[in-house]
Amino acid sequence: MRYSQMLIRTAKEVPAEAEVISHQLLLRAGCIRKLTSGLYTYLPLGLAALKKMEAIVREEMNRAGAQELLMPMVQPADLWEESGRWTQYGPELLRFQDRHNRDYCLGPTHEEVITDIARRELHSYRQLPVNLYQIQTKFRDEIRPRFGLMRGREFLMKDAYSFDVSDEAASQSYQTMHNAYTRIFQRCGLEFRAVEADSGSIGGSFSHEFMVLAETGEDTLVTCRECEYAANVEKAKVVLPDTASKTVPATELNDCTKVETPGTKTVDRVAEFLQVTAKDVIKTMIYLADDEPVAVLVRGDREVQSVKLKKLLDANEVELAENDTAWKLTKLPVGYIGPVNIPIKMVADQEVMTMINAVAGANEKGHHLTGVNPGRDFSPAAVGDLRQITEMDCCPVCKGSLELTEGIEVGHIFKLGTKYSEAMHAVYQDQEGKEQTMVMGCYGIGISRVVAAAIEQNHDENGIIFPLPLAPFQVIILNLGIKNDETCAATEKLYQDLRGAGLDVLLDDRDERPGSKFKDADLIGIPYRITVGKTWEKEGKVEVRTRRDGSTSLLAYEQAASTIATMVQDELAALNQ
Ligand code: 9G3
Repeated sequence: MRYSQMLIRTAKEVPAEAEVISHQLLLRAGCIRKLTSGLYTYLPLGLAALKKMEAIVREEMNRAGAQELLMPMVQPADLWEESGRWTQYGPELLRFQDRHNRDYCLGPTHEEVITDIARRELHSYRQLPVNLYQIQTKFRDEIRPRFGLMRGREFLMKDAYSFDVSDEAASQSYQTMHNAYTRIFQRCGLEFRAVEADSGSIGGSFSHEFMVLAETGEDTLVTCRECEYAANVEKAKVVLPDTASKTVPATELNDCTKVETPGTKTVDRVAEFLQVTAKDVIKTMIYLADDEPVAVLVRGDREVQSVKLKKLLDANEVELAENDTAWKLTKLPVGYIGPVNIPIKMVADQEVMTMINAVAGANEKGHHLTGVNPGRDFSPAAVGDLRQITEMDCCPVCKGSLELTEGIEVGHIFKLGTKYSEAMHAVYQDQEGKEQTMVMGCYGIGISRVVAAAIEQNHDENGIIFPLPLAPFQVIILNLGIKNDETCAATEKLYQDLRGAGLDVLLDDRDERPGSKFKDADLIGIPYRITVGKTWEKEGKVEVRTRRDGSTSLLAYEQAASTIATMVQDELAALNQ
């Protein structure tokens, strides 16, 4: 492709609305343009990168034995009524009517549609296992689309669905996808982790997320330094230290006593006032679980992990109640709320139940209780692992030390079980001719999000550093002597030779100053840059520069095409092991 003819308009200024680097650089490099909130046009450069990712995904899904199909984006409401999800989802599911006043939604995912296909097309155990996938636009009406392609309302997803005769067969399909995903993200040249994850409302029992490591990632994952354990913090299991299980003789339990503690609405204030530490205080927070107030107890120096809370309460939504809401709903004095004789449902993190002679709110303004002992003075409706894991906790598998890092979720695979096949009667005949329900799995990759995540992980102050497998072009040739016919002829031949070697090449043939050509080449992040200018005129040499580490080498013009083709092919081959 010739730069002078391509629709690429780079920009120096950082767009105000872009809050994360990938959004800024995708706009500045002329890869995307915003149509409206959460909706983006992929300009040719951005589309080329998207297509590279799509090709890698398609190749590995096919290699894993999956079959590609394409479902409609518009979905009839009745399938969602069969699965029970038509009413389960709120405004994030964009619903509308057609001219006959029939209800539809824009597909945010396709469990219902694919299960309808399965129940019509699959009838015998001999046809299973089968894995069907598509690469297609999804729509989720996010309330606040942000971060460009990272959280758009319309995005490109590969979604796959597996159908098996049994749970153990489904585990095999799951493992096949886990392996395929590992290959996909290795081939993209991205640093990633597969982590145990919460399955959320999709149903099913088991899931893994594939995270691209980047400090701007919205997700936090915990990994063990000693073993392979890795989990999203929403799921990571907190194990209590052995000391926690010790029981103390009743004589050591103080009496539960009310004390005046004026002006101590926070854990730190009451700890200071009573000369104890936050570890001695029971923190009582009011959450709304599906709009029901619930008191949640954690040790004073801990944080609640809301996804763990949601799971323990089996709630659709949980959120921390604002102070005035808490007061209105419970008539309890915020800052002095505690577990003893609390008039609402109460659940506790497991660690709270090991506390002895703790401090807690007295449910009376300006007062706290000391000598509070769980079990004797209060009994929660439920106890579980509710708190945010920390680097001070030990690995739940090997007791090793843990590390917390940020990540961007780019893939998520689920053991779905029979949630949809049961609801929609997707059954097959087994060897004995008996009707059995198919066991499903579903597997997603946010293809457009991977492009953004790749930039979050690979950029510098000069712009994007595309990993070679995702780069819109592998090589950019800068013609610095466009007034010189010989130089133009030399760049033209180099361009044709490299394309002849199967490379994706961008020829910068613009009548621009060398400086702006260098800046643009860095900004759009093309992995290899070849300069044809004075050095070629004088010594017949061209300079090739690697974008990632800035290393350069001078090549005799005659060897340039074959040498660079080999560099590119060797780098790609190294990632395809
Ligand atoms: C909805 C809306 C948003 C949603 C869903 C449904 C997420 C929904 C979970 C999944 C699970 C997997 C197949 C590919 C991989 C992910 N957001 N999920 O089901 F109606 Cl509005 O999509 N689906």
